[in-house]
Amino acid sequence: MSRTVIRNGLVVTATDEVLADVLVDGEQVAALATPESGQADTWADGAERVIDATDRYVIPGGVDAHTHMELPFGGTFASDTFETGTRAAAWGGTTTIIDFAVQTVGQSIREGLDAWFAKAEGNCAIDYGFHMIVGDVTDQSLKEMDMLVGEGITSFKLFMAYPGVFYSDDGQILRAMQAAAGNGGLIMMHAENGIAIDVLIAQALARGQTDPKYHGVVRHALLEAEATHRAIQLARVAGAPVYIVHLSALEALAEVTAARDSGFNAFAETCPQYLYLSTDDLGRPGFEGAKYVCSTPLRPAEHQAELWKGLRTNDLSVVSTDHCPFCFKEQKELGLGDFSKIPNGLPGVETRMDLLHQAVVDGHIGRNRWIEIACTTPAKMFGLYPRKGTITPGGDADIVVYDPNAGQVLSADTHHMNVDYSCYEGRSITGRVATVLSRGKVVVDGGEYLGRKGDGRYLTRGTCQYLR
Ligand code: DUC
Ligand code: ZN
Ligand code: ZN
Repeated sequence: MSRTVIRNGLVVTATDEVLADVLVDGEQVAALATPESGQADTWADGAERVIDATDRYVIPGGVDAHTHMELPFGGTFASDTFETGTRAAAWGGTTTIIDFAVQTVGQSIREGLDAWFAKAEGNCAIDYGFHMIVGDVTDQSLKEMDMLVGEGITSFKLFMAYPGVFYSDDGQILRAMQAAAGNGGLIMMHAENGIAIDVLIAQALARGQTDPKYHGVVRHALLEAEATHRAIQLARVAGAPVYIVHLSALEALAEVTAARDSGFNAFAETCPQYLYLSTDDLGRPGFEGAKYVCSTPLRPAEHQAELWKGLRTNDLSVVSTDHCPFCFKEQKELGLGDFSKIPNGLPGVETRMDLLHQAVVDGHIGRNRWIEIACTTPAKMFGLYPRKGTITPGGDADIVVYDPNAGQVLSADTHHMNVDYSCYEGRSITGRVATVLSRGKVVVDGGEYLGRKGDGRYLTRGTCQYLR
């Protein structure tokens, strides 16, 4: 098996920062040693590759626990395939994604899951796992959930939004949570009151309010908070933990914080778009705001300080992307003249690690916390640790050599996601990926992509490691 030595970097994990050399043997990390020990000279003998990481960070590959490659939505499909989206992830220093397989109404969970396996198999640049969207909670799907946990698909997304599509009512949610309480699965909740939102959508359109900015108005922060509260109470009744996805409103965060303060296992993630973008972007002139339509929606900029605080206090414990890109031309344009027809979702899988490093530069979080929220906690939350999410002997050699001083300007001209715009067009940030190893193989180096589709393997996951 080939050996790689990474020398003289600052190895940053969720807990430590240490100048160290790293030995990669085959697909795993074999050892770490201090530079003074001289170990690396021995390792370098006969190694296939020696990477000089002087003045660079050596960090675990990112774990993005929330992506939607090729998701069917609003009459179209998310524009990144598993091939293009996972390659873009690798460019941005993410080496694991957990995507959402979809069960639609009338379909079995198995049929939905098989379709996602078929989309991903042989196409991914990095390792991937699946959560299961349960779009039809029935006696049969509850039994299938038990089986899936046994097979390594240990988390299930339910929607309180999108009536008639993905929506589950409170009875269905309670039953799924009861099933999770029994089988060890983790329920992930899209917490927005979709029934009330649909009323507000119809009223807004009847008033002629058709611009993208009304997407943010009708998806009211209090309807996110209400659904978050309800999800938590239903989980309490069921005796199951709950994980709130893509939390954007400070009022929803307050619900999570209150539940956690009372000792309940409520977890929540937010996404870079809620930390860096706002309703000002949704309100951009003309149809430009459509580029920023996602659900939960962007909020007024005042919410951002609360989200950063939540990340520091661990009331928000993960930052994932909800990567779900739609091109501006022809896809977002489906909603010209009717904001409710704009496909919901933003690109982000490539920029998450950099934007969170920028948060370190800006003083919102420290370096260890950067790694914790972007790599380690998502790996532990979804049963992949310590194989993923850290740098430790025996763990997979998913490693990023990161240059904290390099500047870059984010742009659709230079990104690798298959989408014709960037939410951060022209934004200057500090820090960029230099080299990426995925299970020991160098897949990105010196501005070149060296991997190939099919490098990525499917990951069987354990249950949530905060509950064992
Ligand atoms: N939210 C989005 O923005 N896109 C896809 C699904 C979702 O819940
Ligand atoms: Zn969602
Ligand atoms: Zn999502």
